[in-house]
Amino acid sequence: MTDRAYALFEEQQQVRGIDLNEVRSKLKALRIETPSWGYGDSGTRFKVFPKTGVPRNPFEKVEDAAVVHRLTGLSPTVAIHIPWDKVEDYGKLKRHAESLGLGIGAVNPNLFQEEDYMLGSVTNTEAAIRRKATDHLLECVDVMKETGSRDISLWFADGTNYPGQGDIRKRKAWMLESLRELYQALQPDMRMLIEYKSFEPAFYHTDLADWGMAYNYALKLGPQAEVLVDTGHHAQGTNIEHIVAYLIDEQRLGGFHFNSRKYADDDLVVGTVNPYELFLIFYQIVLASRDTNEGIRQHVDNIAYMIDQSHNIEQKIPAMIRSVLNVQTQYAKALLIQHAEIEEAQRNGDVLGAEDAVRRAFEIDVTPLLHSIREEQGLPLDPMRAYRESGYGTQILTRGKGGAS
Ligand code: PSV
Ligand code: MN
Ligand code: MN
Repeated sequence: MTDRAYALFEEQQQVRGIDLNEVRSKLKALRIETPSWGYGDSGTRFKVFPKTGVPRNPFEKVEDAAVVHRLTGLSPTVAIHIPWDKVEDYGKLKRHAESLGLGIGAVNPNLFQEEDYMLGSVTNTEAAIRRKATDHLLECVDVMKETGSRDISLWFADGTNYPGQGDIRKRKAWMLESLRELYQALQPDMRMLIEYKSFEPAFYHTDLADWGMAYNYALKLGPQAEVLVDTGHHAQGTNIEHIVAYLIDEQRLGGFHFNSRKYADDDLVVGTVNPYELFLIFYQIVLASRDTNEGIRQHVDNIAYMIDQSHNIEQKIPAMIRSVLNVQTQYAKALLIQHAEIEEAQRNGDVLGAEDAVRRAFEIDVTPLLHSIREEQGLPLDPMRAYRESGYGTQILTRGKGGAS
């Protein structure tokens, strides 16, 4: 069935003038990092529902992440969060990951869970608290050295709830001061990815509220600082793919935190609420990967694709498998866009023709293509089903109920 379905698919794409060899090699190169915190228990402010079988420590989180990679071939690295994933010996964690065919990915500092940080971490009015926060960032660079991580992903909960609560410009200067110290501690092959978010937990102002602020800090810091786009961190209706195109053009798009949202930073499984948005993000990326400017092409090759989700009611491992598969599907569709058709429509001022050419790729069923690639890579054709049949979900029940966050 796979062969026949693929033969038909190939024929249809040949007619459209799509180079399937190139599409296949790009799809095989796709890497999506999963977050350690997506394997543990999490919840809303109303309730955390403890699940049986969740990892009890960072070593078990890595084991679960390895299962996702084994079944999908898409996720060879796992991001860690410090101190949630604090261990005595990070070299040991790295070796454990490697023994399972995995690497440790981005290191995420945590400057939002200590009481000291109620009124801000790196932007706190108290110098001692700012010092403590910056020291934690520096500690994370030490962790990166031990884990062999390239990226530090920075998200700050800093902000205020009421007008007058803080001096916005002083806080801006304190943020830069701390980021500068961190930047200077980076090794030449490391990057800092600056994440922004316009709301929550602070609701009047957030110190790093949008991509422009993140970009401005990155420019001030230097080439190793780039912007991280979390798809759940914008106001409703924001055109995320425009931000993506703009940052790529400035060569400052460091990476993504993918997730879906209906209302705010819902952190739901990516591609479940608005797959078209994800597809349009990849459209911009694919377009840039065809740019005549080599710098842009290289920049695109270094974008880090990461999942950032909280699985509150769903089973964690299948949720992660579904997430990376959804990203793969939308990327595959974007790779099938017929750019010559769009360019022609643009030249002719054919607005609807251009829209049609983009959307038609989204409407293509890429199942035969993905099956064929998985077959070639010795992966299960249906990773979700393979997970259900693997027995791993039952095996981990012996871990008991409720684990590390
Ligand atoms: C909080 O909004 C958040 O979801 C950010 O997106 C971070 O990347 C993540 O938590 C992990 O700290
Ligand atoms: Mn995020
Ligand atoms: Mn978030």
